[in-house]
Amino acid sequence: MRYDWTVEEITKLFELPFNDLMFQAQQAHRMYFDANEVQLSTLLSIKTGGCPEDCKYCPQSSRYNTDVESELLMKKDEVMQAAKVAKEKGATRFCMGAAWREPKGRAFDLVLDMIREVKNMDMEACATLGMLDAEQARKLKDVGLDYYNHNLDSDPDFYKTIVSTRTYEERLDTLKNVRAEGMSVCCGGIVGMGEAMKNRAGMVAQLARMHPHPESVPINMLVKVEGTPMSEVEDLDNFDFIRTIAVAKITMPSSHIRLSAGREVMSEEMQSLCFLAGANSIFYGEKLLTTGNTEADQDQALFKKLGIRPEERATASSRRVANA
Ligand code: SAM
Ligand code: DTB
Ligand code: SF4
Repeated sequence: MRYDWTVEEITKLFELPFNDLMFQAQQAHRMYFDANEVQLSTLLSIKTGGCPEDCKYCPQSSRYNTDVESELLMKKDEVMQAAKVAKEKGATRFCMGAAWREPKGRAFDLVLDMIREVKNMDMEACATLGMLDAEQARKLKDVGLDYYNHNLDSDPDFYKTIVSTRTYEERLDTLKNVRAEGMSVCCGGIVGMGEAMKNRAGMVAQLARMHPHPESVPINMLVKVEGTPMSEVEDLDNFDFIRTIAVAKITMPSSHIRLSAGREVMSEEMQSLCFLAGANSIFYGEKLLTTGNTEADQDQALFKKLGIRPEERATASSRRVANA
């Protein structure tokens, strides 16, 4: 496995003829995965809106006038009910998201309790709660959290233009704290924010230079939400999105690359090309955090057409092989 990818090398991958790029991505993918399996994660926003951060893409920032209202932390019973439904529909991982800069006080203890219960239901648990210090990471590990999601979202240069309330370094520090506790890392980004190809290459380089690579790499297509500063950004060409997935797969072949936000408006053919480029995970269920997602039965229908099977839950031993 390589951890020394340069932005120049990654840029060359982006510039390959499309068919060559797809062929390389498929070859890389098949070294580590069954190419006809896709992992299913279901998201739930356990604390919606009212976030003090100013991420220009996000409908949950309190700085922008969007339709998202600020809500209190959900009750544990409601969260467990949602986890149960997700499991019944076939998700193997349940991801709880909170619109926080960082977790604090009693609310954090309540979330720890929710994670404990999700683990009791025999599902993989993931959380995305903002920045973590070392002690918070340890507490999450202690209750059995499998994955922590914390995205880099772009390369360091472009990042400065989309978020002013925290630094790229702070993102990296949280990821270090998560790793230090031995939790799996879910870390990716957003494309279609008006960034240049060199920014996308820079983002993939940041991810692919992590050692080990993030086990899960969500690639989100920006969902343009009215009221956010990015609501009118020009559409990204679909092929540039597919290329980003392929390049992530070639540089991080043993990672699950997740075709994440933005699927609701993608055609079946577009999603199929993303799977061919090496995406083998999706957010599954009719809602992301605050915006819509493809309906589960539509996903099942597409899987049937493509001969794709939902991935069974990974065992500890299969994960070790993947990270060798
Ligand atoms: N507040 C925490 C944080 O920022 O890390 C966790 C929740 S935040 C909503 C998680 C991720 O959602 C962001 O890092 C970003 O990648 C993604 N996201 C937010 N708004 C989005 C949008 N409009 N389109 C695509 N992805 C988005
Ligand atoms: C990730 O990379 N994408 C998810 C999850 N991790 C937390 C969030 C997508 C959010 C899309 C906008 C919304 O629904 O609010
Ligand atoms: Fe808050 Fe996360 Fe949205 Fe940024 S992306 S405004 S930190 S919820």
